[in-house]
Amino acid sequence: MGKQPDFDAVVIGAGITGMYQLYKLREQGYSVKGIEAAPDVGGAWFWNRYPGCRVDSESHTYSYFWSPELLQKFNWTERFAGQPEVLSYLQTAADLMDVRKDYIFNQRVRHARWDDVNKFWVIQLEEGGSVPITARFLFSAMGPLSAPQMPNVPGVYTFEGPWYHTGRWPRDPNSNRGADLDFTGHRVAVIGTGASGVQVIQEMAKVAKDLYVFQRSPNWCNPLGNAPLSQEEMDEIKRNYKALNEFCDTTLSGFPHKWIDKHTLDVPAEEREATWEELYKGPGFRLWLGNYKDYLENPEANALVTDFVRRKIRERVKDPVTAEKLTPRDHGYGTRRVPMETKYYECYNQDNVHLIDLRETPIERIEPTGIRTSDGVLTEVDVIVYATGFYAIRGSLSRIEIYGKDGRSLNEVWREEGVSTYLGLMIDGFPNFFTLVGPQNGTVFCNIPRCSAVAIDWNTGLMQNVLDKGITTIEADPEAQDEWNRLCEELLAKGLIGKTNSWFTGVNKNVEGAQKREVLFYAGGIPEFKELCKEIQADNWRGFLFDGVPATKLNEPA
Ligand code: NA7
Repeated sequence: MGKQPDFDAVVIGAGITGMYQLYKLREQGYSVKGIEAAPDVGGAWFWNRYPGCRVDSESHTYSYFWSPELLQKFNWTERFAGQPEVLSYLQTAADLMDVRKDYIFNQRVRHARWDDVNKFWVIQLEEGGSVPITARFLFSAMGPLSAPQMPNVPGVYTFEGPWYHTGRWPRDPNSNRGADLDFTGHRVAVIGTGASGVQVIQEMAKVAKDLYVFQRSPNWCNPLGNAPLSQEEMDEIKRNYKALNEFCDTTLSGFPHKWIDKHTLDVPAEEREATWEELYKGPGFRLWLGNYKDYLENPEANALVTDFVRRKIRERVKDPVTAEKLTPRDHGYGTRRVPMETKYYECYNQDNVHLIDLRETPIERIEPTGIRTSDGVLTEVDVIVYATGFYAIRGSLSRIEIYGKDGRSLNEVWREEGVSTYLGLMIDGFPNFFTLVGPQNGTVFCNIPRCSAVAIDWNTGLMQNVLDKGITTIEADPEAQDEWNRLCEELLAKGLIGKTNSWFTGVNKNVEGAQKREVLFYAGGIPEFKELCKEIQADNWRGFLFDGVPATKLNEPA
């Protein structure tokens, strides 16, 4: 074999997933280097510092459960922590793992190329001259929601006032918060009403002189049910972490909510209504993920829950025309990400909040002083907030070039052949390249710290196999990959989420080539994914090729 690489492994990203992956590899004895675009750890929680940004998973479940020390050390102060606190948690975790010393910060990967002679990755950074980093293994941990996306409307850069994207909010250099921007008395426009838009609108409505919400697609939003956590409550949580962990392990996506083991239509209407009333109050994703077990598969059941939430919007919004505008018409409840809110609908009862329905009057262009819609009206504003989201799941991968064995880039392969992976972890033709929380992985539709750790703990076994047997390359077996695609396709086709346009299904109207639905996540749920992975391991790492052969053939004479 040829040259030796600089490192055994490179991990891209210092968010929740990347930090843990780097730590595990280092603990195993691999030499490892991390690369991170931000100046510090935190990933999504480093960048998203807009007013109102908070976690929608119960804080104490949004944790690294693999570290009892960290669980006991950290005190959450709210049931659903604000962004500064989540970032502070991740900083505490980084200290505990002592990972910062292994990262190069303020650096982006421009491209990575597989060197098939030397059997390593050659990784070119954006800055720092022409010397690339070489590593035997490359782990992408860039996050499913980390590629901010501006709208594709003309004139975006002609606006003369300040404008901000929620996913790249300016920072306060001295704290975990966003920059100290004062919107009091300003005319503010917010474009977008997804989870981020809803959070930022609630805050802007409190201070703006006039808040103009430009809404293209309303969502079915639910009360978050946030509350402070006292030290006594936190102590109680700490005593019960073990049981909580075990419970979350049994739920679909690692949240503390479990399906009600009944079919919606088998339950008397009155009982259903009472249950939904209870679940609607929160906390968290209770109505979404703790509902009757068939409501995301059976359209009739879904229509009933949808009607319940529709009635709630009408109850809470005084003006019936505005209530109608805030009501989705193109998808049923729960089939897209449910934004969580605190008095969101009530904002529209305030005189300073104005809803502009882009389904009636689309944005024509952004102009130096405001936003012009198709009815010719120019809404003049002082500030524009783009809450237009991300090119989700595959966006971060699409913004760098990864060149595989035959010199083709991953972007080219997926553009021509569609997204295809083995376990959402490896891709045929791209040896030693791992996509953590990547397309088709069981961890995408999930409570990320819990679920990505499941995947990382599992691939630690895989990497141990590599160490133990002195293996140079791991690859996905193309047949296993085809099978995995079929399974992901079948699972997604079973439910209503798979039949709805959203970032879950890869649709982004602002991105060329992302107008059609794709199979981007494994919809079988984390318990099933875990079982499957266990079974694959027990079956000699079925579907992986080690130095070109299945594990069973490794010791056979050539
Ligand atoms: P989302 O959920 O993707 O929301 C983006 C919003 O921006 C959504 O309402 C979009 O409407 C709207 N949008 C996007 N482009 C445009 C244009 N060109 N014109 C008008 N409106 C537009 O992103 P978030 O940041 O809110 O949340 C992402 C996830 O991060 C969230 O689910 C959490 O898991 C954390 P559309 O629906 O495309 O019509």
